[in-house]
Amino acid sequence: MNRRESGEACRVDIRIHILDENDHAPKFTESGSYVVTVKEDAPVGALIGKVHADDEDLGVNRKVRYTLLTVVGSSGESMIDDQFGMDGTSGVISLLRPLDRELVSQYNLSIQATDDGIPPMSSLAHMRIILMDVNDNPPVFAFNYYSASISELAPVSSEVTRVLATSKDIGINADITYDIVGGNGYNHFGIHPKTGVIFVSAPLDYERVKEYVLAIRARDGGTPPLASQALVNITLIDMNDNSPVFNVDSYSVEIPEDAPIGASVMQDAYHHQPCILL
Ligand SMILES: [Ca+2]
Ligand SMILES: [Ca+2]
Ligand SMILES: [Ca+2]
Ligand SMILES: [Ca+2]
Repeated sequence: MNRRESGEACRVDIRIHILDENDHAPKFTESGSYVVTVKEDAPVGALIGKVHADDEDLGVNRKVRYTLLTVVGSSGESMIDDQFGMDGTSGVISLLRPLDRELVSQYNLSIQATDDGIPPMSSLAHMRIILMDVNDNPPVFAFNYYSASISELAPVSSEVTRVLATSKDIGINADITYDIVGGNGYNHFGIHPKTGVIFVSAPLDYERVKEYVLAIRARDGGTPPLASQALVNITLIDMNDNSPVFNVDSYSVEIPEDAPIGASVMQDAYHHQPCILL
């Protein structure tokens, strides 16, 4: 006779508690290698990036906390303490101090994820923060004031001098264009927009204008562009390009008949040369 036939039944509930062991370290996404780009004018408090690590354990053994271990700047590989902040729970990295790409163009962060197990397990990730340039540096001329001189007979397109301005930004934000914005009323001079070479663009004449002061503008290609100005003083060199001119059409002087050869008869008013009796 079996139990079923006898009407007897036996039921046993077995509950098995499997205690989790902390045998998995938190595992970062992106293979633990993050790259983010941020504009150099990002405001303090801005969200820069976020890391995340999963842990295959249960309960506290999978609870992950994040720590920012080191921040190294690209300039001189210096350690920087208070540039970025890390939220230990969310893995969000935020900006604590203003950035400046012209000082530090890149940062390398080491980040640790640690679980709450006993003993805890942890793993490392790296984040590269690349700063994008903003047009925050106007062109700066090598000199604020230039001076040059040129012969009044210099032919059109002769080079007079050359100016140079640079911007600490990069790319189009440092791409300089020159133009003349003052002192060129006669259009006697031109400037090459890219090389900064100032050249003669119309015949010069010392007897008309002896000196020019040109205002040169340098503008970068940013949006909006930034600009600055320098002055260029150009002095003409007088050349012997005018034939002598007499003050009057004819002169008459009375000369004694016994005047010796070589005697001075009169003064040429233009050249201040004495006229000599020959
Ligand atoms: Ca774990
Ligand atoms: Ca800057
Ligand atoms: Ca910049
Ligand atoms: Ca610039």
